[in-house]
Amino acid sequence: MRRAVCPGSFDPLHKGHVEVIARAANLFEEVVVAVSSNPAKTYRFSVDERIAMIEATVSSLAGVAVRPMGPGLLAEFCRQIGADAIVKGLRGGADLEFEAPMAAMNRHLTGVETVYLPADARYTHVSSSLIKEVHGLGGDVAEFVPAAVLRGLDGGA
Ligand code: COD
Repeated sequence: MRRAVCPGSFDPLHKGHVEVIARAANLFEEVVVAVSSNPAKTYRFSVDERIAMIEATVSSLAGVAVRPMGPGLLAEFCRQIGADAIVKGLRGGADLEFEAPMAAMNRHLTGVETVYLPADARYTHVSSSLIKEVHGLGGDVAEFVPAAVLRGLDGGA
């Protein structure tokens, strides 16, 4: 059974993330979306809210589960659940520069490999922080977030 982990803060999930999760589900038999919660960070949405929004969005994707990752090491989480690979999306060179040392460190720690998927061209400019800023200033982000996230941003369930 080939199992991959798609890790992130997902604060909140956007369609760039969803694209990567869906493509990972085509490549691996099982995909675990691992939702991080670092006590040193401030989040717009609680880990339970982020998990609920992701579950509502990916429920139709076969073989995809959503789990909290806790504050520990991603490499250790992967070892504990028997994951073969970490899958991440890359929006461009800056993402690669940021991600490459983490891939090397994660491989050093537990041997887990990192697989990069190029971001879909429709979403290369999309990030959770931009979604929050644009929405907070009254901009329309409906094209870039799933329905459950739009409801959450608007203050709904
Ligand atoms: N299109 C495609 N992919 C995208 C897009 C987009 N528009 N935006 C983001 N992504 C991808 C990126 O690959 C990113 O890695 C992933 O989605 C998640 O994005 P975010 O912003 O929700 O998540 P981050 O970057 O805050 O998550 C960071 C981790 C939680 C993965 C990282 O901090 C981590 O591994 N933490 C665990 C602690 C640890 O092990 N530290 C040591 C690392 S060596």
